[in-house]
Amino acid sequence: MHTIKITDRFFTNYRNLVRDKMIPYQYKVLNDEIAVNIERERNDNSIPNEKSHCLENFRIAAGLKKGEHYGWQFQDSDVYKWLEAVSYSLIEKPDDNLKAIADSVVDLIAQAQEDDGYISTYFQLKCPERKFKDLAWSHELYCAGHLMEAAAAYYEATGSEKVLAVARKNADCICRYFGTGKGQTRGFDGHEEVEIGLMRLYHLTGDESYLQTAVYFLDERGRNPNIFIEQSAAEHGGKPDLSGILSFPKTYFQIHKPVIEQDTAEGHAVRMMYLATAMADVALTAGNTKLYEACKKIWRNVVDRRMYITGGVGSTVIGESFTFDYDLPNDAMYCETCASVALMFFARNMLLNEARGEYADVMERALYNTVLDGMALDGRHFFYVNPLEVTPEASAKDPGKSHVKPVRPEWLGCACCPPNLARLLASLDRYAFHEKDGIVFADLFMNAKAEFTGLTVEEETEYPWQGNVTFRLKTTTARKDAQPGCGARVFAVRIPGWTVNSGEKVRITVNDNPLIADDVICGKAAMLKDGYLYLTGPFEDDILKLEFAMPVIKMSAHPAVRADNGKIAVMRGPLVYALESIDNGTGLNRLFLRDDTAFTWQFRTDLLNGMCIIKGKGYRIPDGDDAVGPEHPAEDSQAPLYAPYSPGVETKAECVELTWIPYFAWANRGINEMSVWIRQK
Ligand code: FUB
Ligand code: ZN
Repeated sequence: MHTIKITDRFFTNYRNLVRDKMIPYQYKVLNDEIAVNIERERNDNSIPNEKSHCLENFRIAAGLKKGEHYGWQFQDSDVYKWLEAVSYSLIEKPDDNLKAIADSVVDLIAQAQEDDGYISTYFQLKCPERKFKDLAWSHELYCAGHLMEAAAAYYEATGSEKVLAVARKNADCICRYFGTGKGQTRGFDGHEEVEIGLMRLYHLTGDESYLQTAVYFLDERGRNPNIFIEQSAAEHGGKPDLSGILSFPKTYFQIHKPVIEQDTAEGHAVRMMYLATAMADVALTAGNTKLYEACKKIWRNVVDRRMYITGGVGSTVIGESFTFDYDLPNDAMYCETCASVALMFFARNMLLNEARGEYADVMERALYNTVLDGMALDGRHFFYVNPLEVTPEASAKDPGKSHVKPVRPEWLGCACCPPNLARLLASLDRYAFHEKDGIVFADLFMNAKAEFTGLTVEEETEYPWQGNVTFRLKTTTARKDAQPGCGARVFAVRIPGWTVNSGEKVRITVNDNPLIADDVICGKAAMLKDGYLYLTGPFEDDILKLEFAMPVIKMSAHPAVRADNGKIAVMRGPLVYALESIDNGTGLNRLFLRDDTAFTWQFRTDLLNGMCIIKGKGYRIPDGDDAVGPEHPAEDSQAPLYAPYSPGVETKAECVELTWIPYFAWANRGINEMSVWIRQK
């Protein structure tokens, strides 16, 4: 058992935003109480965007109101994710008013649930005869998974037996229905998630049937790849037509082979990452080393070949999917917020399997870049996709880029991302530390006070702006004489992978005594292993200090990443930086970074919420027409579209000062061009 209290300025700001702005705002949207502009996430008229109707769907299903279901077949999941975010927020700060609202939502869910435990307002209201008959698209189990996660969290926060009973009744219904036993039906959901929910319930209740059914769903997937097609054929002509299965490849659903044989990240990115999250949990819980081996292969493929520098995943809007190795276009990508939230889930579960710093490195990369980018600094506008390069005119006029929004909408027709962000940020304490086998691991850096069995930890840092981290460690009296394995005697802290890029040594001291190598400092055994520094207690108010040099680093991509050839991205610490035209003039494509530039950085309290900006020197190349400069739009150019190459053109380039802001903060100052990558000369 442990308690972790985040006191960090950077993240408290976000977590307050979640509690004070996002949660109330999202409730009002889900309850259709406020007029918001609900944008379609891309130009597709079939996307429902008139209203949310989420809570109204439950009221109608509960028989409290008359009307029809509105929205996606997975609209219910927005409510469940909201409830999960509320739970973490209540754990952090009890709030009777918020709890009363959440209790009323729980009551509503309970009233909408059928006697046998089934719940999906879409199927209950639209086509009850088709329950569990269109698993490729129905999202019934996906929604159930979110209900289970929310219920476990709400129970932890409030002790509410009611919500737990609802989720268990639903889980029991699913466990009875699906499987290979007598009277059971084979199947699994087209969108993974129920496996995560069942595991969450298993960890909470210890009920073996939840573990067994999660294992069954994983095991069935890919072994009977035609199950969706068979269902679709049997239901042909049924209304509403959710089928469409035949137009998607098997990889979209990760059913191209048994999960244990999967070794690349394929198909719909959120589905893939939820699958991997569940696999890593089951691998650890059931001691299934083969499953963990499969997770490691998928991990390697994602991290080494298919992940953006921002921790975004999903290279194409078609099927919101992974594509192929090194295919990482910057301006047409997908990088859905949910996919990076899910990458963090996957990374965390990998970390619980094995304490390897690289897992936490990826968690950090996804968090500080794509995940935070998913919301505006006001907590009321959200990105669904997180591009690395945006030309607003292309977003407006190129139908292939309608998903690449230049500013965050107030809400989205498919609203999966905003509540996913809310639940992740509200539960961030669960990502800061983990504990295993008597070792407390510090995985992400933030100001915090944490109490573990046998150890208290106080952490102070100015991360992500500065690389100094101080831990005050104290073995609690009751545990001082404890034997290894009884409470935490060892403290391990991650040495971030990005410190290698700086080429500078990490300075480590214990009570001001420097650690030179694997050694004993102040009578404590110290060891570096797999990206963590281990320090053995007992601790008596010992001060462990780490100083990571945080210079500005120019990053390049693997040569096979066509989109980034010859280009540089700028990072400082865990943050990826971006150029915006508001700081650098329009026509970011005409900018070059001088290869000999020295960078400077500065903390600007006056900018946005206060953040570090970076400056460097570059060139702006002319358009081949002296009249064209930043103040003269390219359309005024008299220069021909094509002309013989003139070697003198670069010499006419004007020297400019370039300004970068953290990527997560772009698009908070109106419609703007943006680019993470810049050519270098
Ligand atoms: O299908 C449910 C959610 O909608 C997915 O996770 C998102 O990618 C979006 O397609
Ligand atoms: Zn999403």
